[in-house]
Amino acid sequence: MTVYDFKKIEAKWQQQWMEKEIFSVYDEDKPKYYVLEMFPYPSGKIHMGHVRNYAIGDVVARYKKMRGFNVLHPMGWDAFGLPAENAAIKNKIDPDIWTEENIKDMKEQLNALGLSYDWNREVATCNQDYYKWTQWIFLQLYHKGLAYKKESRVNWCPSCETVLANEQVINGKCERCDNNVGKKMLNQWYFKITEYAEKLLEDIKLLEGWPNKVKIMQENWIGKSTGAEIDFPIEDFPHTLKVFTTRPDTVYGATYMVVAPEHPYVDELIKGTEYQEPVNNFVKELQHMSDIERTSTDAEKEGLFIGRYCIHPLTGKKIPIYIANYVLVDYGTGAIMAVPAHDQRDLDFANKYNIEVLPVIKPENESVDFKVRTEAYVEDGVMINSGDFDGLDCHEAFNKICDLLEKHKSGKKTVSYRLRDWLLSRQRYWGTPIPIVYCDTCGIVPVREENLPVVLPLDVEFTGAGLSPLTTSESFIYTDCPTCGKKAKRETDTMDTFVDSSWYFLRYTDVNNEQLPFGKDSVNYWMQVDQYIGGVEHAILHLLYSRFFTKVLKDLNFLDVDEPFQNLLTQGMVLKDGAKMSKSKGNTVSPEEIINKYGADTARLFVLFAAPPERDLEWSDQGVEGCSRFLNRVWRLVEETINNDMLKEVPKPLTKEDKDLQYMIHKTIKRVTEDIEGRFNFNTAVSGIMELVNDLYKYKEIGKNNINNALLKQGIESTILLLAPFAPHFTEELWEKIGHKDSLYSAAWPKYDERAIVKEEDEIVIQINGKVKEKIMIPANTSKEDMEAIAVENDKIKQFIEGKEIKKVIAVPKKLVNIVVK
Ligand code: ANZ
Ligand code: ZN
Repeated sequence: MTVYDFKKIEAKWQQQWMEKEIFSVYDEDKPKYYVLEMFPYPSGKIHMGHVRNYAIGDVVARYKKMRGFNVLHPMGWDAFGLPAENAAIKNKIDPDIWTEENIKDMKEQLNALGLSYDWNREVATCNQDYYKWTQWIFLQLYHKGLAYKKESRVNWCPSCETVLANEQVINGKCERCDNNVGKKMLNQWYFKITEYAEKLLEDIKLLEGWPNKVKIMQENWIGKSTGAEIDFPIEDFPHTLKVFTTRPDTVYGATYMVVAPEHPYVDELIKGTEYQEPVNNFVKELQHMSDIERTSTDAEKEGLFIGRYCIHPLTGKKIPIYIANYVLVDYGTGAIMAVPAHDQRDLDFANKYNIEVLPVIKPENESVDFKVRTEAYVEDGVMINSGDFDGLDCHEAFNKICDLLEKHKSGKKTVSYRLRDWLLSRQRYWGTPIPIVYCDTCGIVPVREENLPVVLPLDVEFTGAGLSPLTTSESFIYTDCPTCGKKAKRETDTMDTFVDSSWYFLRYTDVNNEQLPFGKDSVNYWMQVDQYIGGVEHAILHLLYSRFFTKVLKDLNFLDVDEPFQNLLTQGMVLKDGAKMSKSKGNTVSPEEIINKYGADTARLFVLFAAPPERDLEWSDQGVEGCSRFLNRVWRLVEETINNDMLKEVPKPLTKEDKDLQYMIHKTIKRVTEDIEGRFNFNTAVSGIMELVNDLYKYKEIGKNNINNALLKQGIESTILLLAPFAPHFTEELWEKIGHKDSLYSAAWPKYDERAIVKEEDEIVIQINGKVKEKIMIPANTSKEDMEAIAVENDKIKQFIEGKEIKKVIAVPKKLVNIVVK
């Protein structure tokens, strides 16, 4: 008897898989299956969250391979980003060297887990042969008018000294460093994702294989609202004030107007008045507030009257104009009609500044004197105080008021989205350079495709000042204008790393292509990703941006799919003592330690067995011990059982005990197969295998002197095959032990026989007047009465006895039913 020496076994099989490139096989005759886990940032160390994510993906990949699919299962590195740059500032290491070393270390750690990646398709977004194509894609968007530059108020993190996308500001703080985020005017690059807002929203319905919660988050992020734009003339002013409202039905209740303090009219409206100074001071104070703080319903409402008035387009009444913190310049039109009776923020503001509150919608059962005091009435209802519209249902009024406004040319129905354009420029070094040149004569000029990549220079200084380190590289900055040839300067901002990760899944399909980011045949063969697996923290940004890129590239005719990811699984967190495992909480368990102590197969089995993939998983040392004991138990079972006799034995008739075991084998195959397919219930799949192992032990115990070796062998082989996706090294070793020469992964997934699963059935014959007419299966132990009834009701028998008189029915349990007719 040998012991289960996981160290030796895992090293042995990792070596063999690598040498035989077993995970790079490509067989176009088989149906394709593309399984992908979100690629990691190469921090240098994998954590338990990675182990879980990749173990889940690996089960799917190995299972599909055994099911006869041509599987693509690649891995790579989201390798640009701030940590490398911070390491450069702190430790004086070049970001590229730091990153390369981390990739090397992490790759070793991934390989130690026995993951079935095709490393021939590895990508790292910081490599020139990758970012060349990121730049190329940028140029395609630029030529389509989908990449543009504009001066705007952007989120600025003073500690990271870079701009942040709205998505990267969490509760007013920087996603990366947790410092307060401010605002700054800067000239920045954007992708026009808003042009795809409707399509991105519309196509959510195609995402049947996505979790609902993720779809809802995307829907809310896009945030479509239908409403109206209404023009309010401004007294003694050449322009009208355009507002966006989702509630045109409340227009008669507008008792004041608010323009965002940064609105372009403000300066002109207050020029030379006593309001100028207080307004300027107010704007300054606001700079430190994030948009989210400003618009939150809890935030204290602050504002100022600016001494000017609008004229209500339907009533002709004068309404005062205010500026206020809660109205944002870059949403809607940057101005609102305030309806305090029906909007809580407006009501809080109106109460604070003593402005009239005029209800224009009342609940069904209230009188027309309905009043609103501290709580806005936001429900539907019946129109009041609204001229000719009084008495109408507010939905009907919505449309009629829009029609009237349109007739007066003072408004129209519109749609508005919360989604903003994607701010992609970053004042950082370690990112993809934006392939743009500024020429005094020609203006903004894109770099020519044949001159890509624009390579990151090495002669930079990491000063930590507010400008991109690229501004310190003379060799980088100065170049010739691609159009006129005169001296010109390069763009020194780099791209948001989300740009890199918005198309990496396409590069995997054709990783060595030197002419294009990917060839059409390859991309169309492999796409969509059949199964994407990753953290729910990417439910909005990464997934939305990837969907956007896919749609743009489709419209540019580079690929044929509308959506990149057919099925999405968002795995739960790994917890310890009830809290998320994280460095900052100091409650981490290092994967390396666990692999050293128990082996990768045990580590994998534990994270797969301890919880369903989508749920959070609580770390448990006993749980790991338990998985280790289980593998040892399987090991002993195989070791104790296999001998030459067993391998030679031919099938023979089954006893009652044999039949029970056969039933368990087939039932387990069915159960594990169904658990893996569809809902990925890996935990119950593993417990099914554990039960089968128990039954195999029991069978050996009971059957001692009369073991059916062929059946036992079938049981053991099935166990090994079923366990293969979960504990790959372990099962390869056992597979070899029981006499197989080829890798387990060229073996087929075991099949079950439906008939073997119908437990305890008897085959009986049905006779008519002593002649056999039919053979059927019935549950064992069926009573005589039931047997008789089954026989008489049988469709075939019915035909024979139709119109005849049944004289007598005789049942012999487990054998036959004879029907005597005349
Ligand atoms: C009048 C009104 C009456 C409104 C009412 C709401 C309720 P969503 O659904 O998020 O699109 N709004 C418009 N532009 C704004 C801006 N730049 N900053 C802050 N608030 C703004 O919200 C649209 C509503 O938010 C608009 O409809 C407007 O207030 C406000 F009973 O207009 B409403
Ligand atoms: Zn030029």
